[in-house]
Amino acid sequence: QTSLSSFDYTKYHPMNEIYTWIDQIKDAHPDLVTLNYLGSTYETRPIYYFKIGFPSDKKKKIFWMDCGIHAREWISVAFCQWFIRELVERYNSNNVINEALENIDFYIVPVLNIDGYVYSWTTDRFWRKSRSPHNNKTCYGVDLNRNFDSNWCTIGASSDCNSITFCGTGPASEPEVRAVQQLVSSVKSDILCFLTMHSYGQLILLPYGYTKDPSVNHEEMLTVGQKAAARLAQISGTQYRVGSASHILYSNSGSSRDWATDLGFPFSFTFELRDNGTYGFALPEGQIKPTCEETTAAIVSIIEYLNEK
Ligand code: ING
Ligand code: ZN
Repeated sequence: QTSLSSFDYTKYHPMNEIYTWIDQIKDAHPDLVTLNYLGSTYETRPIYYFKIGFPSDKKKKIFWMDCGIHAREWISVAFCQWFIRELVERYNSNNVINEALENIDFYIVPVLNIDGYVYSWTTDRFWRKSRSPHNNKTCYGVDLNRNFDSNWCTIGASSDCNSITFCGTGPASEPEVRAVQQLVSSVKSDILCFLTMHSYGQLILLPYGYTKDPSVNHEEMLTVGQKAAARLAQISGTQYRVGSASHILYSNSGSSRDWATDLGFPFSFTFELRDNGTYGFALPEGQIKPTCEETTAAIVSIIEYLNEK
């Protein structure tokens, strides 16, 4: 693409275009944005994250968001791009965002599972996992959301590489997961909220997945999540369900949300964006804009709550 102003946020983009877009965002907003290296994928592609916020002398809190941990969930990646634009271009017209940028640094990973994302464009649209080889290259890919060091591979995950929920060869065996664990652990005392974006199902999931026991501030998270879902529904009527992952769906171990919770984060949510199964992972491009608008409203309500706390 020639310039950032012509970038089309209502389309899905292959990884080479996203890399160009990442550079363009960094160049266009040096006052607000820094581009940082998170780590390398298995196939040695660089993973980046943005830090977004007004420079400040006081210590800032961190709001984490990652997208594209699962390759085929393209709407998640499109959402991160949309949300980053909201932060860098629309803050003047949104008081909540404007205020948040004073107190909070947003750490945003636009695409975490880059190898898988590339593969979902070139070879298999419905690929979910990463692309590391196993068993003498007879099977490929780890489910990165089963590979975190959180009750690793005890429930709702498979030790068989042919499975779509393959947990890997050990806790954080995958470079993409190690990169997140390393950065997030190094700043953990400053983190307010951890969000990880998936599709599909229209859900806001709270910890835990690995147990049916409630987390320490389950009630408060439920209230915040329900308010976010209510705000979301106001935009175009999309209905979300809110609750702990193990109660709403099924139990699973090794997720980033549970790992972040046990590291001590006060708030940790998984978003499952549109739709409810009509198109599933192949959400039509015509739904990118309404999905991103309603999801932005939900997340702004979470930010508003945290910033007033
Ligand atoms: N769902 C997530 C997954 O990793 C999840 C989150 C976990 C939902 C457990 C329900 C139960 O499977 C998707 N869509 O990836
Ligand atoms: Zn997912």
